[in-house]
Amino acid sequence: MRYRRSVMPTLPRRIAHLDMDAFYASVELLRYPELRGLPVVIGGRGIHQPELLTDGSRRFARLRDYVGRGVITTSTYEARALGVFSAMGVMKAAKLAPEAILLPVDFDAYRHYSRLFKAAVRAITPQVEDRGIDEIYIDLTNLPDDTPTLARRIKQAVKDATGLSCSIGISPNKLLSKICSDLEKPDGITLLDEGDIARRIWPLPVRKINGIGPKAGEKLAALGIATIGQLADAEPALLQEHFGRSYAEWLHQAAHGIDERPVVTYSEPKSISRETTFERDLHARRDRALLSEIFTRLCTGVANDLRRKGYLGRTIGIKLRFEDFRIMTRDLTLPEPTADPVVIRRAAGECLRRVPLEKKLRLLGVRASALSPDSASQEAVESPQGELPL
Ligand code: DCP
Ligand code: MG
Repeated sequence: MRYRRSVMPTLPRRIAHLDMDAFYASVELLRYPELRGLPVVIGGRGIHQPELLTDGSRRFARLRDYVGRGVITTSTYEARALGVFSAMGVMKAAKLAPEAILLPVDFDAYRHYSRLFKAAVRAITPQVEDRGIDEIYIDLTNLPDDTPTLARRIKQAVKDATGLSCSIGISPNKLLSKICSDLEKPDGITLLDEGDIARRIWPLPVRKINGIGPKAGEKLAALGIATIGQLADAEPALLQEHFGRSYAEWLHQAAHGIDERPVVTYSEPKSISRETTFERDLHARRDRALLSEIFTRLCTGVANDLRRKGYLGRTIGIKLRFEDFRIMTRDLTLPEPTADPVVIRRAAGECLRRVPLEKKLRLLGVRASALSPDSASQEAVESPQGELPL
């Protein structure tokens, strides 16, 4: 690496972060264009499916109709103006915006559009790092065109492929670009270089840095550090005392806009999991039959996901959230990796037996980790006769 750098003149890096605007909600607006301009919230269930009336129009559920404990996945900018955001309870949101439209979540549709927009960008350059359903990093360093031209071309390609808008931040590194893509949302292009850090980045709250979570944010606030600029000015010794050496060093570098991480175009999943929040809290004994059925369904889901993606898992774990919101996890490592639903169910059941179950449960999850590629499943994909009868 060092050798190559010394002989090849390195161009300054140009890293883009692209994030889709109000992603789930924008996908829904493609099929219900009559909702454009209205406050719309995504977080309903099947019963909130729009109803087609005899005159061809649709009747939509409203937030005020909602009863249950679901949370909002996202909302349109019109709903955000009313104070309704991701991760808020739907019933709480209903108090703020009772008239807002409520739509059920349709992950298959969002995954479909996710694949479409990523393919459109990959047709421009393969230097794309997948960061989740609605965001990617793109390394533009070696492309011939100037940065604004590339930004516009990428946005247009995404629009042509999906009908959706996105926001792009471009800077010398991932950390700054991730902050930038959010600065001029929706439909934004934000270009930033090192000289702009003091003016554009330092006034922002520390939580805008990806990697400073709620806990670190609170600790920093307690030290009187609210903005990224204040973090950049903080005494390294003070940070070390409160955060330990390595996180303190990272905080200092992040605040100065330093980040050398490369754009990684391929990565293996670390784990595959499924979880569900119950409609009402369930009791281990009184609701045993129902719990057992849900548990089996989660295990089968994880097994199917493993097979579909061509992995085996060696560590099987469970996650429980109790009525008091406390989370407990247990896992165990099998002698052999597996994608067999029966083996996963048995291992997960073993984990469950190691948990005291006096309190009622709110959520149950099953996870397979320590993944390895399943060579047998690769063969199955290549020869259709060998496919598993799922
Ligand atoms: N999402 C979710 N639960 C959350 C946050 C997000 O299910 N707590 C889902 C719904 C979002 C998608 O992930 O549409 C992308 O998340 P973003 O944070 O990028 O939010 P949006 O794309 O909805 O809005 P923005 O325009 O601010 O990016
Ligand atoms: Mg987004």
